[in-house]
Amino acid sequence: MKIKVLSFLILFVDISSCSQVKPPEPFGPVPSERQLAWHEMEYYMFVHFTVNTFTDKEWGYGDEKESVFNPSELDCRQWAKTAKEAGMKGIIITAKHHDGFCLWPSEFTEHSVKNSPWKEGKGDILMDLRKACDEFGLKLGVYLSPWDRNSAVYGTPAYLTYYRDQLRELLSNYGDIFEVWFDGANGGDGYYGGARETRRIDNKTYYDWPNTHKIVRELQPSAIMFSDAGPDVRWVGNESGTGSLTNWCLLKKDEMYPGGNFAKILGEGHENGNYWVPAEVDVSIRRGWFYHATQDSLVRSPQNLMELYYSSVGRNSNLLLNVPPDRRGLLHENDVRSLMAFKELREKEFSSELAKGKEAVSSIDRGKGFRALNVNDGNPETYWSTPDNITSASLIIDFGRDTEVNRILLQEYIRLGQRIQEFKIEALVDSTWKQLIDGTTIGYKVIRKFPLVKTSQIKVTVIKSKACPVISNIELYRSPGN
Ligand code: FUL
Repeated sequence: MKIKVLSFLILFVDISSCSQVKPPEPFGPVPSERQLAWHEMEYYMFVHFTVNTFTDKEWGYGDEKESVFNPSELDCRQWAKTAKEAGMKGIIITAKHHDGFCLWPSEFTEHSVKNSPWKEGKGDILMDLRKACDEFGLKLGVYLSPWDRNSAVYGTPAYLTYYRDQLRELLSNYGDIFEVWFDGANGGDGYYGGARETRRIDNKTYYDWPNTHKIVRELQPSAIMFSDAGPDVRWVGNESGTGSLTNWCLLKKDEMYPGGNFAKILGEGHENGNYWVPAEVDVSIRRGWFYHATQDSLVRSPQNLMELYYSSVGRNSNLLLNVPPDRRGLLHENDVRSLMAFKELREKEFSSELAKGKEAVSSIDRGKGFRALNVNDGNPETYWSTPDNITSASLIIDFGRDTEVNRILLQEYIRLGQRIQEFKIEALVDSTWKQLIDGTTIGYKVIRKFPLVKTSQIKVTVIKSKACPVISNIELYRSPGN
């Protein structure tokens, strides 16, 4: 008898699972697992630190004496503690900037901390930072400048061997690296082992990037690589902290290379790009990338950082915020104060979420498992979708009573690709729909502001989409900010 009941149950489960609606097929390029993990990081710290900190320069010429590098109170724990408390998920450090000075005791050059007075040449900033990141639960990334104004062999094939040897050192000795940052600058002149001349290289061919990328994949398979043109993450095309409102995570990266003249394209990406290469917004909390005492009073305010947040994380990009240590080797008090106040401001800005658990109804859905209620269930793995041939549809969040609201956060389920090309947001006011936002792309995440409105219902309309829309999350806020 028991067996009979069991087999009936199995049959029942079987039949009902057959009637399950099939999820949409992925459309176009989709993110890799390492890119998905990167998207979720959203906000992390850039640390620019080298001989420039002590010479008051932005670009060291390459002839700086190792003896100038002498931080009096260097404390990577303070950097990591600050990053953690600020709500950041990791730290990317200039292991080597254009001046060629290495913050770790590389065995391939004398131009490093090992010949500096700091810790009598026994120090290793990469190791200290690794330990600090582990202690505070942060990920670690490295910036290894391809342009090296110190190296005598820069511009010859021998430099590639040197560069790759250094890359191997960084990727072998300092635990898991989440991001490798390949900068595109190549200014020409430099010290170059005493030659003091201008050396021009062909950005397209000199670095033989595909073979350098292989080293990263081999030694750190989970690391994503950044450059103007990817391969995994792209530059946003400016250093002012401005992501593009229309922002495709897609790029025709085969047509591009680091250091090329692509700034305009990089903001929006390519609507029909054939690779997933999302944008990262890199910007400094000060005017310069390196510390200059003259900029102590010019640290971005918490309000300004909030604007940066909206124009980066709020525009489908990650925010890589530079906070340069001073000559002590500490993040300056003014910077720390601003970061903490920004954290507080952010928490207040997004403290009262209004959509969760409210009634959600759509003009159409794909069927069981893909209903409107998936957008505000707090589960990022569930999503609302429509039948395959339906690329325009709307969804209403019903508060049930008049509610004040002025922010919306939207997320596509990007495992299935980035699809939405045009959307709008409306509020029901005096029985008519009032338009609040006129939008284009969404992607991983979009956060948009609109003037405070008192409404009982918010409508999200997908006007145009490359394939049936897949929206995993809608959040609504009443923020104290304007
Ligand atoms: C640029 C560099 O030239 C700057 O010095 C800085 O490192 C910035 C993040 O990237 O290309």
